[in-house]
Amino acid sequence: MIIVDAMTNMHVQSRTCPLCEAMCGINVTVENDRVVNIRPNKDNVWSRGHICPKGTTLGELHEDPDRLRTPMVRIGGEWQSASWEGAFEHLAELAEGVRSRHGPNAFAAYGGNMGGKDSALSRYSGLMLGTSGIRQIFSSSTVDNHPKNLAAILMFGHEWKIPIPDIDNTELYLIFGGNPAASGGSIFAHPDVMGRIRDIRARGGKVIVIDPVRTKTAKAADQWIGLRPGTDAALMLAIAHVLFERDAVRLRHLDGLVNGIDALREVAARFTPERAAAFCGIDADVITKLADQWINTDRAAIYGRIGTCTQAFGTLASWMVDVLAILTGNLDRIGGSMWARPVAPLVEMLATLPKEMPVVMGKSRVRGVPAVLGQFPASCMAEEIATPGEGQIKGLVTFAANPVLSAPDPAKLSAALPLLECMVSLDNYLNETTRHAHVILPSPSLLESPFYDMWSWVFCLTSGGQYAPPLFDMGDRPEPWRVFARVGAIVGGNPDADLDALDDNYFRGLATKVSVDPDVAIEALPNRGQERILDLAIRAGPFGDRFGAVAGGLTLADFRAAPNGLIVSPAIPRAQEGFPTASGKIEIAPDLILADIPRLEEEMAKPPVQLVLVSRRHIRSMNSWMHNVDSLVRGKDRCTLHMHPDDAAQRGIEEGDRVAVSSQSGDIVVPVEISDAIRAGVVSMPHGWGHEDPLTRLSVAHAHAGANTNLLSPGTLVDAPSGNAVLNGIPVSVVLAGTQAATARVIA
Ligand SMILES: Nc1nc2c(c(=O)[nH]1)N[C@H]1C(S)=C(S)[C@@H](COP(=O)(O)OP(=O)(O)OC[C@H]3O[C@@H](n4cnc5c(=O)[nH]c(N)nc54)[C@H](O)[C@@H]3O)O[C@H]1N2
Ligand SMILES: Nc1nc2c(c(=O)[nH]1)N[C@H]1C(S)=C(S)[C@@H](COP(=O)(O)OP(=O)(O)OC[C@H]3O[C@@H](n4cnc5c(=O)[nH]c(N)nc54)[C@H](O)[C@@H]3O)O[C@H]1N2
Ligand code: SF4
Ligand SMILES: [Mo]
Repeated sequence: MIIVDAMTNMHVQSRTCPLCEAMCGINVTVENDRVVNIRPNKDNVWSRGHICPKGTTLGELHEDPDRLRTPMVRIGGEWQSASWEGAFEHLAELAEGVRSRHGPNAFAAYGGNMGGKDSALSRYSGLMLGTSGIRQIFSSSTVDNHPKNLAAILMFGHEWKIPIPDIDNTELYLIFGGNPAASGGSIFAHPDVMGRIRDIRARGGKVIVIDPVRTKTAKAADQWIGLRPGTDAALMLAIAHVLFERDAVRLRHLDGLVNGIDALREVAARFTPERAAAFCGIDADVITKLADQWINTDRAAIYGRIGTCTQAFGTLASWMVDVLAILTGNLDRIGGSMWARPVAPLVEMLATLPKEMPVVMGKSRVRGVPAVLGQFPASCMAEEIATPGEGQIKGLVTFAANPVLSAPDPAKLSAALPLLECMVSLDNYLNETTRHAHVILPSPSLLESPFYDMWSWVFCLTSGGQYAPPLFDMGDRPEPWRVFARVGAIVGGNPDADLDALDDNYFRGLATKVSVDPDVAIEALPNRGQERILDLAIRAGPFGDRFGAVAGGLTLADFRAAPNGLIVSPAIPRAQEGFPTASGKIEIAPDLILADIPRLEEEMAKPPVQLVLVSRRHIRSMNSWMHNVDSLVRGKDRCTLHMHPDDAAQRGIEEGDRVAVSSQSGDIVVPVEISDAIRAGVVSMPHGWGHEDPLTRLSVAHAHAGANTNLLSPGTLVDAPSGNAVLNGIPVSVVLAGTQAATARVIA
């Protein structure tokens, strides 16, 4: 922290914006305990002054009068502010009721996206889940990245061993289903993706975007391939087909390290460019040209993101992204895709799946679907709460999640949540989900927390880090890790557990996981809490001091002394380290994935659906939870349906008309924006809106409510192997609102 002026009590702190994976360095100026302004930090060694409009709103979030600062307890329909002790006691009473009436297995947990960014939640979810004994686990992973995790564990042996595109050194950047112009990049941390896209082109390289929508990213690229939603796997299999046919497969240094090439060749043989093209809604020629371009380019970086995950063939598409990197000799290679070497490898300590646990396990009680990587599909939760019988969910812990807006079938979930006998939410807002809780326990604001983005650096090919202590004092509230740990203990039936002992024990377990003697670790780091886990990760990581064993190795102290961050190393090839698969090699054709090919082929045989819905992001939104920031929601309504002019004309729809959009699961009414930057037959909606519920406390968001697009996402639509929600390619119909057809559908 730099003190600028002691007389006016003004100071500036350098931090990392925690809101997305771009990890922009910011300077926060505070005067008399209020944020005066937030500016990009040009001296931040990582982001060098890059920022977006959300980054400057952390002060507004901190000062938001709707942000919860004390625990809240709901008695009947009335919310009351409570003391921490009072809230814990109330929770313990309700939890004990559930345990005594329904047994210890009646509890479930749902973790959300900000759980990765909240310093305490991200590091202590293992402790909370362990002490609570919760087995039914749900999270935003199954409305996001589960297919990528499944492909990664089956191919490379670890669910987070996900290849990242090296766009700083590539000649050809292929983006399937990602729009970094809006999202900032995802499962791929880079400070300025759009700037780098310009650089690739400036040095003579090419950028190709494969997306049903001609997004801002596509507009900045050399080529846009506007395929039909849900067809990426077929397109990529056809590219593999061409590579095999041209005898152009080149494994380079991975030769001898890859199992299953023959099985893959057999599958790819069936996917001719002509056959795939008909399904993808593009010319066969586009596919062969793309394959040839890849063959003739030395270094190509392929990247697939949420458009390739939250679709009907998410696992197949995610798998093929990595398959093509391997077949073209671009995996584990500079300018291709590489594995990160995070300074503080959180995921190695917190791998969600214990080694001995099978990847696919058990069956959900109601729908009979397996837990994949320890998690049931998010869309199962409502039916598990609502359906009576042995094993019914009666108690729920949510943390940093808003599934009523973010998950499929929200009407079912909103109807089910009131049936719970004990629901506790760790969240900073009384929102569409937490309003159903009995107890809400707020986390500190993002500026009251210490921050080192352990999560995003995991997806970054530059090894580095930045640490900032809390900017504001948390007052006399309990340390956030104690709150989370105590929730776990209460749910686990041990409300008076010794939290210090729990933490020491947990910390010892983490040390063991990263091959550090727990006695050595605990002696060196006696101060409990989230910082010591960070310090352990840094010390045990690839650049760490290993508690004195590596001279000059890093510790947290090095980051405390470097407010502009530290860059330690670029990425290096890692295949020679081996793979934690059973064979020790890359499995390019896992049985579980190949078993899904017939489902794809069945779909290819069907006639295409007339109109399908996809999702889109906007730079000024963050999923569902930043619409309470006035400066971000002011201006033009963003919760609109985008539609191609031909589709609009066919339906007599004009710019600005209100339309009724219907799917198998529900209906919404929204204004339309007509644009040719979308494929005909495809419409798009943003998610995270629908803030009309009067029982929330989100005054700004409420005034800009919009509609919840996930009412249109049927919970039964999942990517079969992973259980991930299908949020793109949903069959819909669109008619002018208020017409007879619309009224009939909305009433039905
Ligand atoms: N401003 C902002 N930034 C965010 C977020 C946010 O809400 N707002 N959310 C954060 C989170 S949680 C995530 S996971 C990331 C996501 O980051 P991205 O993956 O970049 O997300 P989107 O911008 O939604 O881009 C997805 C693209 O996939 C396309 N698409 C849809 N269906 C298909 C398909 O079948 N095939 C192909 N090839 N493309 C398809 C869509 O048209 C869209 O352009 O963003 C993060 N960053
Ligand atoms: N149709 C459609 N639906 C989608 C998507 C899509 O593209 N299309 N994208 C999906 C994706 S990728 C994701 S990741 C999910 C996100 O799904 P969720 O994680 O369920 O939703 P968020 O809106 O990110 O909710 C974050 C919650 O965390 C709270 N919060 C914010 N900061 C903190 C903090 O520091 N501590 C605590 N304890 N709480 C905090 C907020 O108040 C909010 O309740 O949405 C998914 N839903
Ligand atoms: S791009 Fe992401 S990290 Fe950077 S300021 Fe915006 S939200 Fe924050
Ligand atoms: Mo996400």
